[in-house]
Amino acid sequence: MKIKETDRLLVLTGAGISAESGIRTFRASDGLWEEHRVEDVASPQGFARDPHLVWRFYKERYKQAMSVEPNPAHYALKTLEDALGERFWLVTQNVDGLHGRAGNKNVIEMHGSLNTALCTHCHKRFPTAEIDLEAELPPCPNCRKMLRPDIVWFGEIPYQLDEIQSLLDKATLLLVIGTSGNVYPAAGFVMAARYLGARTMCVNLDAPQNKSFFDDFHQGKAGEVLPGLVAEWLK
Ligand code: BV8
Ligand code: ZN
Repeated sequence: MKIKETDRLLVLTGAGISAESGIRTFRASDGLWEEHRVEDVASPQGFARDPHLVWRFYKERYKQAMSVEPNPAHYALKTLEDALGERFWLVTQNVDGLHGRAGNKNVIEMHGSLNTALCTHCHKRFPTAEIDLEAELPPCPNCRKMLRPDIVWFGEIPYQLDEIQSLLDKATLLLVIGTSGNVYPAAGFVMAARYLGARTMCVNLDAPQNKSFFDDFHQGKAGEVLPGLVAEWLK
C-alpha cells in the first residue's frame, strides 16, 4: 500500500505500543489489572471509596512513565506525522505521555494523562510535576481541596469525542496499534471508519477483539513491525 497525497491518516493506539518501552499492558497475564480490580482503581466509585489506594496506583504509574523512553513504534508515528503534517492525527487510549515525548504534536489523549491532575472541587488542571506528590492526597494549589488523577475512568466520558468524530469522518486510512479492542467507545472507531469508507489496518501482537473489521492485520510487536511498514508506505 502507498499513502497518497489525498489520504488523511487517523491512528489509534493502546497500551501495546508502550509495551516495548517497559510499561505493562492491562489485560496480559502479567497485566496491570492482575493486581488491582479495575473497579477499585479506575472508576469514580473506587476513588470515592479509597482515594489513597487510587493515588498510590497512579503515582506509581506516573513515576514509571517518567522513567521509560519512547520505543521505535512511537518514533515511526513521528516519522508519519513529519511526512503527512495536518493529514496525520493520533488518538491514544494511553495515559503515559510517550507520544508527546516522541515528538508527535497532533495527539488526542482520549483517556486523559498521568502528566496532569484535576481538582475535584474547582476543576482546574495542574501538571503532575508541579503538585505535592509527597502528600497522601495531593491538595489543589488553587483551592486546597483534593486533586484527582486527570484520567478518564470506567463510566466516565472520554475526552474530545467531538474532535475524534470529525477526524473519523475525514479519515481515508485508520491505523490501530497495540489495543485489544475491549474498551468502548475506542474499540468502535474501526467500525465507524469502515462504514465511512476508510481502509482499516491493524498492528497488534495478538488478534484484537474487533479483528474482523480490519482490511489488513499485521501481527507482531509494534516496535519491530511498524518502522518497516512506515518506510514502505512513504516510499
Ligand atoms: C464510557 C484509563 C459512556 C485508566 C481507561 C459493556 C459492553 C461494552 C461497553 C461497556 C460495557 N460496560 C461498560 C462499558 C463501557 C466501558 C467499557 O468499554 N468497558 C469494557 C471493559 C467492557 N467504557 C467506558 O466506561 C468508557 N466510558 O463508555 O462512557 C459514554 C461513552 C461515549 C459517549 C457517551 C457516554 C471509558 C473507558 C475509559 C476507561 N479508562 N484507561 C488507566 O489507564 O488507568 S481504559 C484502559 O483500557 C486504558 O486506557 C487502555 O488503553 C484501555 C484499553 O486497553 P488496551 O490499551 O487495549 O490494553 P490491553 O492490555 O487491553 O491490550 C493491549 C494490546 O496490545 C493487546 O491486544 C496485546 O496483544 C497488544 N500488545 C502487547 N504488546 C504489544 C502489543 N501490540 C503490539 N506490540 C506490542 N509489543
Ligand atoms: Zn481546586
